[in-house]
Amino acid sequence: MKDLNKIEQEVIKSLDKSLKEGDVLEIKNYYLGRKSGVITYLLKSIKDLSDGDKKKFAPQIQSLKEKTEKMIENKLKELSMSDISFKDLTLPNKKIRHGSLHPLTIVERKIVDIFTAMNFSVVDGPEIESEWYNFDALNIPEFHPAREMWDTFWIKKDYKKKDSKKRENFLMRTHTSPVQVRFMEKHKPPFQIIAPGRVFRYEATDASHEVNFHQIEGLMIGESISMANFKYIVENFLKKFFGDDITFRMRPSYFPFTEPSVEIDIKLPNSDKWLEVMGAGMVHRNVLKSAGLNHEEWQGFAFGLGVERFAMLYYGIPDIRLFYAGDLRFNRQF
Ligand code: YSA
Repeated sequence: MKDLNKIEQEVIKSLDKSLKEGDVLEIKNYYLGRKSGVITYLLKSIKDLSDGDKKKFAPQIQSLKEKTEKMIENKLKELSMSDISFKDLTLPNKKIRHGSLHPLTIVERKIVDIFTAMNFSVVDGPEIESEWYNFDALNIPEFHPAREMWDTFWIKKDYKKKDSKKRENFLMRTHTSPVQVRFMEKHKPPFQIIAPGRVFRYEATDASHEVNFHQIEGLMIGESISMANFKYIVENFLKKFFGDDITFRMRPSYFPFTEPSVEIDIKLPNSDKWLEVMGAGMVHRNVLKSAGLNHEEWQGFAFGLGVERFAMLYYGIPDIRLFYAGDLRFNRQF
């Protein structure tokens, strides 16, 4: 009986050490080989035992044989399923694919890097925003027709946010502009910031519109910051991003939170088409007031751009929906 246990331990040990199918087959032959296998020999000797020993040992030898067969079968299965390099250590390993950054991350980082090099700080704001910060504080009062410019996902009325001092209606922010107000409330000018982030709009999707996209807000406030400063900053930014050969123009526009307001169009080399890339203007005195700043002391500009639109122009991507399709054939190209 002691020997039977010893044999079983030996089988386990040698199978553990086996790295190749050939090793296992050798073990099989050594213990279960038809002519001279160790266990086969024991089985053959049963007939020579006394009746008493037969009764005692035959079932144990039979069980050792079955256990050994099972262990060998399992080991062979394990080796056939494991990496091929276990069978032959000289074979090359499986190719491991490296992940890559999403094009929107690449473009957002590129934009952020350009602004931080011009001494802008990066700040953040909440995606669930109060009606006050998203609209009222930005000079867009209730029932003002300008609210229609931002189709809104409203949050159920019973949603409560503890730290809010102002009105208690909440929504998914429709732009990054509320971050301007939040920052101005807490900081004394002069300052220059950018605020990248996700925004949401309740609108139909098409090749250039998503319900969920990214913007980067910019804000620069000081004693005498003017549109001339804006023009310098935006020109520098666009040329660093798209290259020196682009042309751009500032076109009069309307936003409730800036006066005057402009939109920026660019023309890429080899194209005669103007493309709108961002909105901007001098921060409206009502916005400065909402944030608690004295509009006679401080002034400055703000702007907002859509990251997806920049990425589409940069890489020549024809449809905004590709960014969110999760198709690896697309994502792996960047
Ligand atoms: C304007 C003046 C400021 O002083 C500061 C900010 C702004 C921008 C303003 N808050 C705003 O949201 N304007 S916008 O509605 O025209 O959107 C800005 C940019 O977001 C657009 O130029 C476009 O690039 C992008 N955008 C708008 N709707 C989109 C979209 N991108 C993808 N899908 C949509 N549905």
